[in-house]
Amino acid sequence: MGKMRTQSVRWRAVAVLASALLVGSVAACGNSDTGGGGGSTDDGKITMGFSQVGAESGWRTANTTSIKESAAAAGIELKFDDAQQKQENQIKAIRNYIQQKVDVIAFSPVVESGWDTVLKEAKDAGIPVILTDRSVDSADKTLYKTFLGSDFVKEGRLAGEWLVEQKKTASGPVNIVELQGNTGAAPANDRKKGFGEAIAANPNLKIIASQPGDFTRAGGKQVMEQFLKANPKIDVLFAHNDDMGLGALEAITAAGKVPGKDITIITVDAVKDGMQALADGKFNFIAECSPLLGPQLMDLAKKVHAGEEVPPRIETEETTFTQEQAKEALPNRKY
Ligand code: GYE
Repeated sequence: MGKMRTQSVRWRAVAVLASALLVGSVAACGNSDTGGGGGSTDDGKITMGFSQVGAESGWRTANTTSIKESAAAAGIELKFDDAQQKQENQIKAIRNYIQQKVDVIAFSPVVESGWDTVLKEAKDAGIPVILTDRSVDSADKTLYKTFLGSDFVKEGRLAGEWLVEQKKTASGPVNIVELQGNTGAAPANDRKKGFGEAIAANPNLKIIASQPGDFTRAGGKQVMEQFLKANPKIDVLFAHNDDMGLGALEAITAAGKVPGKDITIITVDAVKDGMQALADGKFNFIAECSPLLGPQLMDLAKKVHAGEEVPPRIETEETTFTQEQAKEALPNRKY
């Protein structure tokens, strides 16, 4: 803690110096999302460079909308880049933001590892970094100011605990297949872990196949087709997000099985299409993961820009939904 404070004071000093240098420099400021232009403009506006994972899911689309709308509402100039699920694109975008001398960099890391070098570059340039949605596995916690996002292990655990309760009277084996998120992503690693730990409570519950479906509908459909071909008896599907579950529905129906009845389906996210499938009885349970991180992110950006201390970890509040709860919640669901 003491070390972090010292570090933060040093960062603040660098940031003050950096903004002093920037004041008076006429920064050409593009209006386009990714456009060129300087960081701190002479209108005093905070500039944020944001590197998004991609547009792979309904969750991601809602997250991007939340970030764009919240930046506009907070008077923060946003430079936005979509990395199309590629780490190299994110590193390129972050380097661009460093060059453009933005005031704050925020990003959602597509995978957990391999960020130390670029994060060090941002730190050396005196630009604070905020992690949103997904975290990194860097040992050096001074490379970023805070991590705002969900507890993915908990989401997996809640999904697993629900299944344990449902199957507590099962006498024979319960065969589970798992659709993972993109390889190396924090939500894929953590949801797998939480779910696995929870179902260990009942030795009848067995994961018989587990493959990445990259968080997309197409990926979920394709991998579920393979699962169905290879395994005559599948009792449960655990998909790491709604979109893969929705893609899997097509494969299950095409195989002549009834989703939600022949195969129990558990997902994570609770975006509108997922909630609809749950209310319609095609899904059985969803652990919520909120994409509405924009307002908190902008608030944090203002604080770190002002040199204020922020907590190193800010967790999103979430719940779970059964079919009945989805029916109730659906009319008011915004995304
Ligand atoms: O669950 C999934 C998205 O990182 C929490 O990424 C996010 C996950 C979300 O593609 O739908």
